[in-house]
Amino acid sequence: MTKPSPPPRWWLTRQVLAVVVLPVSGCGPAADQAPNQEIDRVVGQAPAVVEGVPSVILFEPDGVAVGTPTREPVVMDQVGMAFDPLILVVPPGQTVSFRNSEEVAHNVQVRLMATDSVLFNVSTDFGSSYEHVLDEAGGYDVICDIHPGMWASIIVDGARYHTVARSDGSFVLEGLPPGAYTVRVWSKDASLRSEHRVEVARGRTELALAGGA
Ligand SMILES: [Cu+2]
Repeated sequence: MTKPSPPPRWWLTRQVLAVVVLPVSGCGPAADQAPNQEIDRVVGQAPAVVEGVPSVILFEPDGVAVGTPTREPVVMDQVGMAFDPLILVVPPGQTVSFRNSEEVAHNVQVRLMATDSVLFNVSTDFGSSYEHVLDEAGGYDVICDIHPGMWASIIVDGARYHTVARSDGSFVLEGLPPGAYTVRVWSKDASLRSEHRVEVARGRTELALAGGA
């Protein structure tokens, strides 16, 4: 009498695959969605745009360490006769790489808004980049002296989450974990900046932050 031979390898592989695949195919998105379940989202009103610069709303969760710089520099590019991005939010200590990706001679001048002091002013030829560590929290103006229409803003802040408001000041932020937060509203106009204690709930949380300090 011969012993039954073990199943071939491909058979085992298929069994494992079947076990993995089955639970996934069992619940489609339709079955998963409860009728009243809303996506977690914070909606609100912050100050409207000031001199072309929209408000930035920064969310710092209680009991969570502030954001730390990434090892790789964060890039602010010069392309299409504009800075990209127009608004950059980074934690203190972040290295930012200012890059020129087009065949146009530009320069980069960065000023700390609070004191209007110049941090640096460098020429950026095509293909070149200049790195700078932004240590001090606050807002920075970024301009190109050669092209008056070229400007951007950098906000240095350790908050874990942020969103940029629309020009009318309204904003939406999805997927923010529920809990207690310190919320900072940043505006180019210092008199419109404010700080709030906020509880973010499941579902929809509405915040009125347009009041200023
Ligand atoms: Cu330029």
